[in-house]
Amino acid sequence: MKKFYITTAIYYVNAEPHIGSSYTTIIGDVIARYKRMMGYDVFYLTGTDEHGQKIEQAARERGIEPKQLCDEIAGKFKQLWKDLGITNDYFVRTTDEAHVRTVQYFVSKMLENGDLYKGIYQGWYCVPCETYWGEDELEVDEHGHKLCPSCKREVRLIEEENYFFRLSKYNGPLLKLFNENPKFVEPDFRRNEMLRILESGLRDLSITRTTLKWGIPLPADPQHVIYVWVDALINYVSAIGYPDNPEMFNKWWPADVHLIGKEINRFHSLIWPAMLMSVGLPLPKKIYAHGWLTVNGQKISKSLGNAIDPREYVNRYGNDVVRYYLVRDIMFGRDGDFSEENLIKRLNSDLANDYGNLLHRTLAMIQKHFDSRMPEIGALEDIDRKLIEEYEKAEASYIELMDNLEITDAVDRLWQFISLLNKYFDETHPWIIAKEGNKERLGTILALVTENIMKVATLISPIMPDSSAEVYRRLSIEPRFTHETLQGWDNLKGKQIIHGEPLFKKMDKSEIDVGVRLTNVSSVEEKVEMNENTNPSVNVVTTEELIDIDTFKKLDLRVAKIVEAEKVQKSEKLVKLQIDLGDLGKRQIVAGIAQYYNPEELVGKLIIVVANLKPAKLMGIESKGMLLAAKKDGQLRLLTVLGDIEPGAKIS
Ligand code: ME8
Repeated sequence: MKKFYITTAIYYVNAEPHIGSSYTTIIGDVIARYKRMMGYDVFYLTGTDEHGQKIEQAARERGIEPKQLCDEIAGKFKQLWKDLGITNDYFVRTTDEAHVRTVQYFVSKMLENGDLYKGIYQGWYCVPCETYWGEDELEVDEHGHKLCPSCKREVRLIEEENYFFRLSKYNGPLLKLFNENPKFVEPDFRRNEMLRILESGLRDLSITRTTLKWGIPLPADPQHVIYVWVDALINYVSAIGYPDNPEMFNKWWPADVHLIGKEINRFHSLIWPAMLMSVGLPLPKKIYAHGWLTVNGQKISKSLGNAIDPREYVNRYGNDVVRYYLVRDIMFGRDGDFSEENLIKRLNSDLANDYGNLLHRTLAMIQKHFDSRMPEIGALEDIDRKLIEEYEKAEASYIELMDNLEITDAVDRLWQFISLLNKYFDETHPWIIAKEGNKERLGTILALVTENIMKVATLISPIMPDSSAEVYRRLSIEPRFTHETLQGWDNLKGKQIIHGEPLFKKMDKSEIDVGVRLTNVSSVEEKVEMNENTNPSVNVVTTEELIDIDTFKKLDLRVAKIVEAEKVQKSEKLVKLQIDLGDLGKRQIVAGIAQYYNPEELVGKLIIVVANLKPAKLMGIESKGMLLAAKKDGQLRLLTVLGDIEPGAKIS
């Protein structure tokens, strides 16, 4: 049996879990369940990161001991994962005795191997990020305060004797690793960020502190406490028995995927592999650094009061709906926005209409015309054979996309098939055939649709385990999701079916009380877009209306280079771009692409713009032109040119 070892970031216990940390854990769970369904032996690990200054400080603020805080918050994480039906195989805590022993063993090995040396660290430290920064990396605010480039909070100057890790020694081996394994870090734009850091050269890393008590002492020099990041990263091997349980360790290591958020990519893609190289252990196969979630367009934070407990949504809509929404609406890998309004749209259209209603209609007819017994599939007609072919194509693409961790696209592909299945149902008009009394044909249509729904329920079970189990129950089959149920077309013959209530209940937007406050932001934005009559992303041209060449020539289409890009504040969709149009000079445009691209990945890219469009204002910001993009089924891709050409080049 093939194995699959997947981990999430382990979460700090200074604050309670929220929708952001839940996002990583839910996606990890989706992947773990998918691999189990495909026949892998899976180990899914999550846990909590409990040492360091940030936790010590949080405990002090509450007037309790750090360990007491850790126990309390780790308990809350565990309970939340249980409530969300997360199927982690283990929950690691960095205060676990076994973890502490492993960290001491690991770091002692780094010391023995000559990779640690003592020196004076004088520099800057960000407590919220538990990160050391070089002077040249800091940002400065208008009062001259030095700020962390990651979280923008003030850094502290520290000077103390530390042990350093010879990270610079691994610069060359890491470059080689990146060049030989282009998929070591994904998505590719995150990999490129890491490559740029490597190309500018790594500095040695301070990995102990003497002014801190809440941490794991270095055995060779116990006044020194091991840096919390070094301690935390080692969880990925301590949790699977390194070094005491070689049988278990060798079974699972190396990890197949470390799933993390983009802000901690450097630790996982550069420092962690260097640490592993130092002790001579194999490297993980992949680091996947996903994007960040905002809530109704705003950063998740306690002070904004939007660090929501996902149970609030689960209680309102059900676990599967929240999971489906997160996977489908937040393009996996990119930043995305959690909006209750969009969740309801997905629930009503994709789940209630497309999926649930199809099951409902089909089972209602089987109940009525076949006394609730699944009919047999009889002679196939062309339309039936075509449907089977389409299913096979959809299944193959779904599996390929899931294997490549293109989870959003995989689900999107499956829903394209569900649309086809609905179309089949409508085009074969079983209600007319029922009236005509052709039982064999009616049975074939209904059984074929139901077999397809069962297969869809199997494929979607990693994302929506509860509703898939419910579909199975209504078809009188054991809710054990394996790829074997995808085989053949007579899995259901003769089964007793249960019609039951609709699988998903539609919700009305007015039924919700939260979200209203912040969804105003997007409705304002939509209004502006409509009034200005300039949908900034794409305009649809219907093929029926033929135009002559002169009409086309009225458009001044040009190649432009993006020189700056930033998200428009308070807008879910808009990005402000400064573009270079060569001879036409530089100018600003605003485009509704924030849900599809991160501003940072756009800089330097060549795009196509309509350069002679009347200027318009979007959310008060002037836009002088419109970029072109292709849009289909909730996907959007910018148009570009094949090969290099100077900005300003005319398109004809
Ligand atoms: O960084 N959107 O822990 P942490 C998406 N202990 N994901 C989010 C998110 C958001 N808004 N907010 C948090 C640490 N996450 C370290 C990790 S690993 C050896 C040590 C998720 O509590 C995302 O996975 O700050 C992110 O990387 C992680 O939580 C950070 O959690």
